[in-house]
Amino acid sequence: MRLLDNSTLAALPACVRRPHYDRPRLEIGLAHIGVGAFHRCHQGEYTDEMLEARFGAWGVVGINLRPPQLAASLGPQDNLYSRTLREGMQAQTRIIGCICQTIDVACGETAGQAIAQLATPAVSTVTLTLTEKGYCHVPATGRLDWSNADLLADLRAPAVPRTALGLLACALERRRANGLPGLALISCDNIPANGTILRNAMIDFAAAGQGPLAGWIESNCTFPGTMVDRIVPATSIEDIDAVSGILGVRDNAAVTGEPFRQWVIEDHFSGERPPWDLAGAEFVVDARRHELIKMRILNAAQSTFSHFGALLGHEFSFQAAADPLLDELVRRMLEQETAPTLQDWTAPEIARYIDTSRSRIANSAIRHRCHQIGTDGSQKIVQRILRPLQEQLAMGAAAPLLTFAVAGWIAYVLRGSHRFGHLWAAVDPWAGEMIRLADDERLDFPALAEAVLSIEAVFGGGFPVDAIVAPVASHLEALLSGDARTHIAAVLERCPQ
Ligand code: CS2
Repeated sequence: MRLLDNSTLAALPACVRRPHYDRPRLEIGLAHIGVGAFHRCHQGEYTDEMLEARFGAWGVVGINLRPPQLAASLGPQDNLYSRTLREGMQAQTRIIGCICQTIDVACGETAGQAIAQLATPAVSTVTLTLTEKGYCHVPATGRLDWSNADLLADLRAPAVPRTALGLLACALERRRANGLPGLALISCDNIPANGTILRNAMIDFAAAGQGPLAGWIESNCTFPGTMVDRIVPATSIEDIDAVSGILGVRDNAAVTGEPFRQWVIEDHFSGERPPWDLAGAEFVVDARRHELIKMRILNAAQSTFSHFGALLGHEFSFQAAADPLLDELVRRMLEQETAPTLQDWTAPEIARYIDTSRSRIANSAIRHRCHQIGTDGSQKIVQRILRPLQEQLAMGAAAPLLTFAVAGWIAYVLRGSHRFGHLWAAVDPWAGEMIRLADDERLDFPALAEAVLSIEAVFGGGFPVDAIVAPVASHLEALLSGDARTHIAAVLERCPQ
């Protein structure tokens, strides 16, 4: 089968929407670091629609520091790809054309190309999707993790950066030296106060390298916070085969997501602002309230469904959401315990948000693996579960279901240990340490709970660990040595409605 590219574009079936702008004339004005499925299905679509609404020099140079290799997917396709939105039996496919160039940073030469692009006067705005881990920060405190080997390597040998911070520091240093304006650097990841985390990380990293860069970044770059939202699972071979069937050409960079999307961006730009509002993005003064409701409701629901879903044998999060027991657990946790922590929203707004989130996750056309959502849980649960739990405890509330969700995450990771069945290997920077603790037979459940809850990077930052050790220990015992379903039902039965 031929590939999707410029030469096959014209022959695509009429039902497939193509870029409605003069793509050959598109010039680069944006850069994106981390061209994964989420970027292609979210910001990529917004940028494409913005170009259709008003054509301008807002083409994207896409840069990856780690797999997937763009040279293997977008490169041979003239950087074209399709995005398909699925709900029930409906599928709607369109071609996105806003990416003009892609670079895999793998050696001195490609690093040089990426740095040169980020340091051209035409580029004013850089978006980033690095995943939670990519900011090299300690989740509990939000500050840089100086034990991170990649970060240290970038400080020692900046020529072939391993981290986005290292890459950006090289590019920003070049802009400074050449007297160019700074950049608007926009984190599009689900970390709390993502603009502030990126800003602190960037400035701390630059300060460690000494010289005037840190001060220059502080006065010349902006870090708008954002809330990004669309459920986009990793693309599977079946997705690629299905969409290639619709297109009549092969698309190795295809992405599939849900119809819902939202993008709230703080209006804080150093240069010209890309008019993403023409495509439906919202510019606001402060994105914090949007970010909180999204992470504490939608993302917390996804994580809780996935951790407990995996424990109950569900493969996909939509299956967990269709399990009445788990739906009741998640709904009651959000309504009774998380909702009171969202003081910037009204009760009906929160109720609507919870309903919409539950039905989005239940969309059976979106095959999001529980293990995918469970990946890097240690980097996710802080903002999704621990902060609302901490706020509830500070208000004198018990929050037994949020506490149970913490135990659910720990049990999910510990199921990877030999002592608890070695059912899977959770992908998480803290999984090795947690499994080592679990396999230490001298630790009974209270000692194990205490040891896991002592991991400062996750449970530090003032979290009142003592308040949850005992319930977490008894949940772990019941989930890991008894029948998880029976225990979940018992917990719901016991908790006041
Ligand atoms: C998911 C998110 O994998 C995960 O952690 O919870 O990627 C989620 O699908 C998005 O934040 C939705 O906007």
